[in-house]
Amino acid sequence: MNAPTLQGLNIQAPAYVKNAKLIAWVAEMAALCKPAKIHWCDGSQEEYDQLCQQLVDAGTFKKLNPAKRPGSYLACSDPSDVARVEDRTFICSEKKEDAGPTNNWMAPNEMRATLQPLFDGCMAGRTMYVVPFSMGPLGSPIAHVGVELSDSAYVAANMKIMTRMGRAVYDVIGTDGDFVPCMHTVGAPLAAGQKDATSWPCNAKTKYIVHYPETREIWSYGSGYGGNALLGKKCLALRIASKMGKDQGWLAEHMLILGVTSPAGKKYHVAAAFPSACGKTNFSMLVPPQAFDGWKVTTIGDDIAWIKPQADGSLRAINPEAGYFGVAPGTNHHTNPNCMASLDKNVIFTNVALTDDGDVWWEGMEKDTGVMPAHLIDWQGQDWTPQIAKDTGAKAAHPNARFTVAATNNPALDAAWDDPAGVKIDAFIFGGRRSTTVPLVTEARNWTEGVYMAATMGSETTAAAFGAQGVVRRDPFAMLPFMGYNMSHYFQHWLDLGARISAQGAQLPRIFTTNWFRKNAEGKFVWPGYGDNMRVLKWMIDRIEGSAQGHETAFGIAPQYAEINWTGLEFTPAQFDSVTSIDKAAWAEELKLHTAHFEQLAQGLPQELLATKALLEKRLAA
Ligand code: SAT
Ligand code: MN
Repeated sequence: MNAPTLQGLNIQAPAYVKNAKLIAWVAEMAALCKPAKIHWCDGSQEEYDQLCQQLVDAGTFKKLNPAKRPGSYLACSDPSDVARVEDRTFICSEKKEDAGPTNNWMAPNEMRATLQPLFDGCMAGRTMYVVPFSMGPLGSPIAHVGVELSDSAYVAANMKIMTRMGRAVYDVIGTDGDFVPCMHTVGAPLAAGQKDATSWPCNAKTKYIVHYPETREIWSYGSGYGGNALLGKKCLALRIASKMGKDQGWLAEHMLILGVTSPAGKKYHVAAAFPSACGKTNFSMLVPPQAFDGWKVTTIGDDIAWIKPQADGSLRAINPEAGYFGVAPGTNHHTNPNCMASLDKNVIFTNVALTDDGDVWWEGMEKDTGVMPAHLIDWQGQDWTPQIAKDTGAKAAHPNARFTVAATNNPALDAAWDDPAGVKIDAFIFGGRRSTTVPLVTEARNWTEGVYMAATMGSETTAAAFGAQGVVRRDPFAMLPFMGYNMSHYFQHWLDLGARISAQGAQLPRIFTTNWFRKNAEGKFVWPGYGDNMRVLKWMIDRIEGSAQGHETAFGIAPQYAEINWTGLEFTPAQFDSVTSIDKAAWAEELKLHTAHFEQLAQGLPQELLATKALLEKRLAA
């Protein structure tokens, strides 16, 4: 029998691919994108090794010195393609109001008409990789399957680490199982005989990251980087999944999940939302200070949580991912020793610097060694020396440089990280990056106040976000760039879920806010952060256990100085006051910003949040 072909292209699926919709979709997309070849990924180690070798041959990967960093590679991207592109990200619901005022919107028909000519022939001269992946443990009732078609071998290799990718996924979807179709192209077709002029093909002019939440489809054009291209992560596991959760009664959240076990062996699970590049990976791998001998923190996830209410009213969470795509700069043995250990081998680094002995380096590593390296090749391939850095301000690594590494590399990995049933959540934390105003930690008096705190969260922007650095932007639930529908409807979804669980008579998880980032008059961080965040985490557990009383503030219940274990840390009551005090003048300004924020979100905004704001205003005025 002859294999089915399409203008000379072999579109025959392997025998183990039996899903009719998948086979038809791949044929249809091949006809549109016109790749030179189709590769059906099986997720094997041999396949991964071949992809990496191919990327080395193309100059995209540099193989690192195996004596220093076995099984590891460095990729350096095009300077125009270094982060998510929020201004090019679209939520294309039928109605504009369903995307809401925080999302870019275009009508689906109009967007389809825009993308059609761009995708027509977009993979010419390239291989189309068929990348089947499961977000969440294979076959878990909380998991969902996606299939990404991409013309980037870098994407296929990264997806192998970041997701459960490969042949077993074809078995999960069987002959007629469902999957989220994810189209991706770097948007750089090659004419006959043309070779890539760069080692990071992308489209410097045109980028689209498009979601159709109602039909559950993703179309990404022009970028090869991170969340723009690894479509299981922000696109599927947050934007599309948030809409699935709204429709089906569960939550897809931008949250790490950690386990914390007491010396007596009692275990709690905490899910925490922080904006991109605010230390989620660090917090999820926290090493408690010596004073907490016998306490253990273990990682379930570092970026995304899928949380489903159970029949008994508990909330159980899984990490849909299988790896970490974390920020390298700032990571060292002080800020995150478990992460540094995770990066010993089998890592893909993107946009860090190369050392003269074939290893990697990024800003922050000098804290471990005590010295700056004498010479490096920076992420743009230029010579770098401490003198050049001093003269020009050139960074060796891009501030949004990343590592891609399997969760199984993490020495603090939780034993239940891959459990299809997930873990039961005891508390939520919402944390922003604020140099003023927001206190170190408070607990919401009730679910609605917690939703208010999350809905009004703000953060000073970082390199992962588009736009200027250091500007406060409201980032509700740390979901601003990742919401697949109307933000106010999402607030309502959280309130409804809480009301439903309460009506069942079940206990809701506690809700806390944190801010590790308050600065003093000299502009220096006051709170030491990192491992010392355990002191705050322990106070939260004491609140859950009923052993810490705290005290009422305008903005929730705060710890008393004496309720925090200070052993091994010099931290005076005055310092404590400077990170926990509620400055009424600053809060008056803050509330004006909440007003403006709520005005922007007025359409569909739950009345309870306005009522909660009125209570806060009253307490501040008292
Ligand atoms: O590039 S990603 O979107 O995966 C990471 C981030 O910006 O949070
Ligand atoms: Mn993130």
